[in-house]
Amino acid sequence: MSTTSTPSAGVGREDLERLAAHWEERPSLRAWLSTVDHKKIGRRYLVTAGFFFVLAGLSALVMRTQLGRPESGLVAPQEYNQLFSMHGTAMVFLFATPMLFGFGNFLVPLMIGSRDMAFPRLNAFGYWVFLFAGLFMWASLPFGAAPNNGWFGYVPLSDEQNNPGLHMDVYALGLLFLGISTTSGAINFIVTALKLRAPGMSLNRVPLFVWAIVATAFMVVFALPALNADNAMLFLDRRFGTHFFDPSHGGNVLLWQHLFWIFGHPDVYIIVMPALGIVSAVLPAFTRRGVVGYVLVVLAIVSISIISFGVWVHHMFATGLPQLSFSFFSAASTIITIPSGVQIFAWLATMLLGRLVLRVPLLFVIGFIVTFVLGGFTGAMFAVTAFDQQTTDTYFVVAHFHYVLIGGAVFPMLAGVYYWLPKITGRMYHEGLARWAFWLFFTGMHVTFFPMHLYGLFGMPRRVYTYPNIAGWAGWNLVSTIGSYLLALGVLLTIVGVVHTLRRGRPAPPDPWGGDTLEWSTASPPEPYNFPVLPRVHSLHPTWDARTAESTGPGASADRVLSGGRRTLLTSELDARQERAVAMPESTLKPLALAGALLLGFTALLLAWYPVAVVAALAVAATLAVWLWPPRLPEQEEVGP
Ligand code: HEM
Ligand SMILES: [Cu+2]
Repeated sequence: MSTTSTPSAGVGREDLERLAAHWEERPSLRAWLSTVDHKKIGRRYLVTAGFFFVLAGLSALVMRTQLGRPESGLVAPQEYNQLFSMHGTAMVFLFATPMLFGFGNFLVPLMIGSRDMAFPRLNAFGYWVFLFAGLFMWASLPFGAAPNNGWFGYVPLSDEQNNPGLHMDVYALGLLFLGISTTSGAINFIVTALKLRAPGMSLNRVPLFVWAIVATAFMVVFALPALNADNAMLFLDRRFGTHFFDPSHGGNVLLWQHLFWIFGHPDVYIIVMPALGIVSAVLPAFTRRGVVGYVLVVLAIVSISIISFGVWVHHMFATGLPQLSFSFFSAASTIITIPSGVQIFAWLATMLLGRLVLRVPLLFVIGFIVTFVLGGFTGAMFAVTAFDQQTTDTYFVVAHFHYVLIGGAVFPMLAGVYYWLPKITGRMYHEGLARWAFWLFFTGMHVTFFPMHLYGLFGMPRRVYTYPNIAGWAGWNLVSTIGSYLLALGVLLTIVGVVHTLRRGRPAPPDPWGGDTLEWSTASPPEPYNFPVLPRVHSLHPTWDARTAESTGPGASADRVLSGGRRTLLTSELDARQERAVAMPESTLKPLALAGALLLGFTALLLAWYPVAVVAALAVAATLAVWLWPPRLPEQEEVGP
C-alpha cells in the first residue's frame, strides 16, 4: 500500500503536479552540482564515506600483510608510520562520523515528517567540505607526505624539530578543514530535529534514531572546539614560531593530550551513539514490537552524552598525573558502563519479548551485540589503572578499540545499509549474497582481532612495522592476517551486493519490513518532496498507527499539503504544535563555491603560498556575502494550528 503516489481526497492531482514542479530537478551537471536535496546529499555522504573506508581498509590490509610474518620487508618504517596514521585518522574522521551523518541526512527529515533539513544549503556545503577535506588528506599519501604520528598526533613527536616535512601540517589543516563540515552538519541536525518535526511528534514520540543523532550533534558542538584549538596551536607552533606545546618556552606538552582527549573520548560516543540509534531503528521491524523501555533508553542516550565529557583522563593513565585524579577518572569510567548497559538490556529484552525475523539486518545487529559486549569488557578492564599501565600501547589496546569501533559502529552501519537499501534505492537486495557477506565479515573480524588480545598480553607493542621471530607472536600474527583477508572479502561482497541491488534488484514496496517510523510511509525511493501531505503523528510508532494514515489520506487538512512553493512546516520545540509554513531554498552553486574557496585557502596554507591564501580568504568573504545577502522574501502562507 502506498500512501504517497496515488492522489487522495486530501491531495489532488493538481497538488501533486505543483509539488513535483517545485521540488523535482531535471538531471544535468548543474543540477548535480547545485542540489540541496537532503536525500541526494545523504546518499553522497554514504558513498564518499564508503570510498574512504575502502582506502583506509586497503591501508590496513597492507599493514596486516607486512605483519603476517616476522621481519618482513614489504614496507619501510616511514611508510608504515604513514599507513597506520592515515588508516586511523581516515577511519575515525573520514569514514565513521561522515557515514553516520549520511544516514542522518537521508533519514532525519523522513523520520520526523519534514520536506528537508532546516538549512539545506548549509547541508550541501557540509558535504562539499567533507569531500574536499578528505581528498586533501588522502592526496598527501602518494607524495609520501601523509600524517605519520598516529591518529592522535601527540607532541612533541608532532612538532617541527621532531617531525619536519608536511606530514603533521596535513593532519592539523586537514582536521581543521573537516571540522567546518562536521560542525555545520551538527548544527543542522539540532535545528532540524527541534523545529521541523511533524505536528504531534512531541519529544516523547521522537524516534530513538533521531534522539541519538541529536545527542551526537550536541557532543560534536561541545567537543570539536577542543580539537580545533589543538590543531590551530599545533599549526602555529610548527609554522609561526609560537610555543604552546614547547616546555623550554613555558609551553606544555600535556596540553595537547588533554585537549585531544577532551575531544577524543566523547568522539568515541560520537561514532558509536548514532550507530546504536540504527540498532534501535532496525530492531522494531524484525521483532515486531517497539524497543522496550523507550524513556530509559532516551535517558541513557542523554546521560552518556554528558558523562562522556568527564572521563578523558583514562586515556592518559600512563602520564605522571596525580594519583587522586586517576581514582576519580577511573570511577567515572566505570560508571559510564551503566547507561551503556541499559541500552544493551533494552535491546535484549526487545528481542526476547518480540517475534524474531532473522533477516540480514537482524544478523548484523546480533553480530554487533556479541562484538560490542566483548569490547566493552576489555574497556572496563582499562578503567583499572594498574591493568592499563601494563597493556598501554600494546596490541591488547588495538584489539579492544577495534572490537568497540567495528562492533559498535561498522556492524550497526551494515545493518542500516541493508535495512534502508530498499528505501534509498527503491530496490531489494539479494538475501543470499548478503548472508555470505555477513558471515565472512563476522568470522573475519573475530579471526583478525581476537588473537591481538593474546599477542598484546605477550608484550607485542602497537605501531611497530615489524618484530623478531618470537614464539606466540609470529603464529598468531599470521592468523590475524588471514582473518583480515576474510574480512575484506566480506566488505567486497557487500559492495557487490549493493551494485547488484542497483542493477538487478526487484522493485521495493514502500514498506518491505513493516517498519514503525515515518520513512516507511513514503514511496521507495521517496518523492523529491518526501510527503505529499505532511503527516500528523499520534504515537511513537506512526507507521503502525492507523490514525497517521487517516491524517495523510482522505480528509487530510489542506494546510499540510503546502504545494504553493518549496515549503515545509515549522512546529514548536517541545510539543510539536503547528506554527507556520516556511519557504525552503532553491538549489544553488554557492555552497560548492564556498567549499572550493576554502579548499584553495587550506592548500595555500599547507604549501606556504601565503599571498594565495589571502586571495582565497577574500574569495571566502565574497562568497559568504553573496550567500547571506538578504533575499526578497516571498509572502508567507498562513496555516492554522
Ligand atoms: C576493516 C578492518 C580493519 C583492519 C584489518 C584494521 C587493522 C588495523 C591495524 C593492523 C592497526 C594497527 C597499526 C599499528 O598499531 O601498527 C590499526 C590501527 C587503528 N585502527 Fe584499524 N583496522 C580495521 C578497521 C578499523 C575501523 C573500522 C576503525 C575505526 C572506525 C579503525 C580504527 C583504527 C585506529 C584509530 C587505529 C590506531 C591508529 C594509530 O595507531 O594511531 N580500524 N588497524
Ligand atoms: Cu575514552
